[in-house]
Amino acid sequence: MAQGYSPDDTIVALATPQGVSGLAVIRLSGKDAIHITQQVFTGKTLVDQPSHTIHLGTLTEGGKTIDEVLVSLFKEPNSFTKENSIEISCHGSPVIVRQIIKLFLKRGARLAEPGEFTKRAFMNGRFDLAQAEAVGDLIHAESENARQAALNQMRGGFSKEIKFLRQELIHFASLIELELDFGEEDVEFAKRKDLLQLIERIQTYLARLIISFDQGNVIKNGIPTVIAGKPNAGKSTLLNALLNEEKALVSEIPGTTRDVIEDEITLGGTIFRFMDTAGLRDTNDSIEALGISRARERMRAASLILYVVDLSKASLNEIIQEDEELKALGIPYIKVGNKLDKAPTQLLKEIENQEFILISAAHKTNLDTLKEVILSKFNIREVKQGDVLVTNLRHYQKLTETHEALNRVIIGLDSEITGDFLAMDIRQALYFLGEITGEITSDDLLENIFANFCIGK
Ligand SMILES: Nc1nc2c(ncn2[C@@H]2O[C@H](COP(=O)(O)OP(=O)(O)O)[C@@H](O)[C@H]2O)c(=O)[nH]1
Ligand SMILES: [Mg+2]
Repeated sequence: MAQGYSPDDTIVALATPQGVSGLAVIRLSGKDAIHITQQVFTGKTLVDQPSHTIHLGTLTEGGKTIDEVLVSLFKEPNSFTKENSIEISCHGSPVIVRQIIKLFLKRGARLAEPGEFTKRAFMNGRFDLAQAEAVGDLIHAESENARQAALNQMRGGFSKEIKFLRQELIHFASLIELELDFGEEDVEFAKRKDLLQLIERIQTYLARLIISFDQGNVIKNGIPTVIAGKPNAGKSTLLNALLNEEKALVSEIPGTTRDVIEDEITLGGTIFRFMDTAGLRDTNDSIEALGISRARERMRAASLILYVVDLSKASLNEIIQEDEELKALGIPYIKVGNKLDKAPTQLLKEIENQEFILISAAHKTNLDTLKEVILSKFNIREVKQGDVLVTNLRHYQKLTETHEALNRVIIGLDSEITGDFLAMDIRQALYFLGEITGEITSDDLLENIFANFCIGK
């Protein structure tokens, strides 16, 4: 059993955000959740009530009423954690919340750790580890696609299939190990042909999942998009126009933006993380130079660069030279011709074949076209109910490790290595697979995963 989990503890936490709100929900889970609540609840006798019922009453301490509340009752094992659970809807005042939580602490509950409710649900077999992680992803989903992908995973995703394939593989591993027990005798319980077939089936499935991470990662973390260009090109103005707020300082003084300013917008269900950077030029100002080196760093790490050119000032030569430099980076880029309102007709003619998206950031001209072009650079499908997609870096890593281990098994089978070596590689693959769904866990792993959850989840 993992550290920090004592099933006899009853835990309590505020499940809604801190601060003033219409209502707040306080959550208790554990053996004594109902009993502890009853001690301060004047209303019905909760243990006598059926699970999944709601009861109006007051919470009192020494004859003093703290609040009028609704108590939702969940009896084990029919709750999120599979333990006795109570959810209290009270008025959303921090004072009330604090007093109520104190009441419970006094009567033997303890404060929940981050993610502890979900951790308990996992420990009690409510779902596997990959699904538990999806609960966290669901809460933090910032776009429609991210929400759907997390929900799909929470409802099973690849968990069932992985468990099933793992069982089949375990079967072969034990057959091979049985052969080893027979030592010198030349027995073959595990038909090599059948084993190869199974592994090839698993590899096909894993490969599909591994590839899906390209899209899954984008869905979860967004597409890092850097706005770059010379000082005064209108980069900050463009960021503000895209965000529809005055996030970055705009000024006619070149070199104003020094640090990287970042914010997200959702285009077509996908998050784009736009980064406004310092204008690229030679400078003697050390702080500006630092900003420029950061800008270059971000450009190299970006998935897309919006290169902004000031059409009121630029020359064809300059533009051609900058295009060469951009090409050399090897990152998808869009050339944005800004200040269209002040662009000389001559230049506009000259750059006709240069694939510019012509805009005016200040006047918000043609921004919709720009957004469409940005989206068209990525082939992002809408995530549908039931789509299986790897969005979690940990899962991606474990899937890749499994795939590699199974490749070694295939090579081993091909070169007819002995059963003991074969068994070793299979066991390794089983280990990695088990780590995905949590059949194999360690305290460190669990702590790492659940520490990123909110308290109260
Ligand atoms: N005429 C015109 N001026 C613009 C446009 N976009 C930005 N500017 C001006 O150009 C100057 C520099 O803009 P800024 O966004 O700070 O440029 P940055 O250095 O690239 O971030 C400011 O005075 C802006 O008002 C535009 O579309 N048309
Ligand atoms: Mg700027």
